[in-house]
Amino acid sequence: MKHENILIIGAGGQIGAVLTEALREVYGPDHVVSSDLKPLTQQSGPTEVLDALDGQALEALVKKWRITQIYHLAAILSATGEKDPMWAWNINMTSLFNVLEIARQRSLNKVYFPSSIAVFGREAAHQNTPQYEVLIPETVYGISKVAGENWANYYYRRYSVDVRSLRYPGIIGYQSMPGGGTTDYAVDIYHYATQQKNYECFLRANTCLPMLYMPDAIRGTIELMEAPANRLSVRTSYNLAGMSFTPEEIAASIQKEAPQFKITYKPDFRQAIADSWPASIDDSAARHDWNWRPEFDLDAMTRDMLQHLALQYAAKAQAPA
Ligand code: NAD
Ligand code: AKB
Repeated sequence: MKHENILIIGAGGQIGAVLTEALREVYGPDHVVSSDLKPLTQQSGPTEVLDALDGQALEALVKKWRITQIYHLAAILSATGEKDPMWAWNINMTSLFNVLEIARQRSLNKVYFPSSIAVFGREAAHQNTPQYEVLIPETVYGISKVAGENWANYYYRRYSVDVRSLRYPGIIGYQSMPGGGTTDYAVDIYHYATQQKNYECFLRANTCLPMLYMPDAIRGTIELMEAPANRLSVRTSYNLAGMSFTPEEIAASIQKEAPQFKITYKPDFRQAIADSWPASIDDSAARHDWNWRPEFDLDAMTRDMLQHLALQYAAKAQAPA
């Protein structure tokens, strides 16, 4: 067992819920402290309530648990952020500064801060978007991620804080629900299909976006964090790719397993956000530096999602009211 004490901020979210359990497998349940704005139930290890905007509360937790690494997952995502841009900017940036500062002051071993494909805008190459590309995002979320990546790089170069980051595409998993992004449709659709309901998609049929299945995202995150520091050439954030598909392609993949499933389309404000993002991502830097390889393609993900969700909904149906 490795000797690190890890604090996860935003552990109740879509990725945090799954990453917490994965890190507890690696580091031991008592060495991974989950935290979020509200108490987290059904935890397999220590858990705390933490508002990441409160720097003093963060410092107290770091001291209390002798924290050596922070995974900072708390953020307001693309679609929710557009409803109140200043509020989203404040949460995304103030929480990151609090984390970077405590890491600098207390010489923490490592910090993880996820970025997103939302850093790209319409001026970037739409297909196979390179690692080093013009970054003119059109959402406050994307702007906060570009700024965050640059601050991560600054803290690494100026203060030797070992901050590591991935530009996640849309993450899809059965364990947890997404929290207000533009790629959320690709999780929702599987829940509708499992419940034998038709799905009305908020993006157009032919909107192609980069996506990644949760097991690949979690494995990639831990692989990046465990890679030797001298192998990492990117200290802003690594492009990370898994697959790319459109709503009509994911529907066709579901129909191979559930032929009765139907999708209709009613694009809303999230269409403009999706249109500003890449269709596919070049992740050759991650492949080269720390040997990143995704395992799931669309059909393999569909089979796995539908199998797990069928079990979950069957268990719910049998649970006492
Ligand atoms: P989420 O919205 O599901 O979860 C975020 C969590 O942060 C929530 O549980 C929320 O309660 C918590 N939070 C919000 N404000 C907080 C605060 N002030 N203090 C403490 N906790 C707070 O998000 P997610 O999908 O799990 O994403 C995690 C990270 O990964 C984010 O930084 C996000 O930008 C990034 N990311 C996610 C995706 C994706 O598809 N899920 C893609 C790209 C990047
Ligand atoms: C969102 O849609 O906002 C997120 C992301 C790709 O960053 N899923």
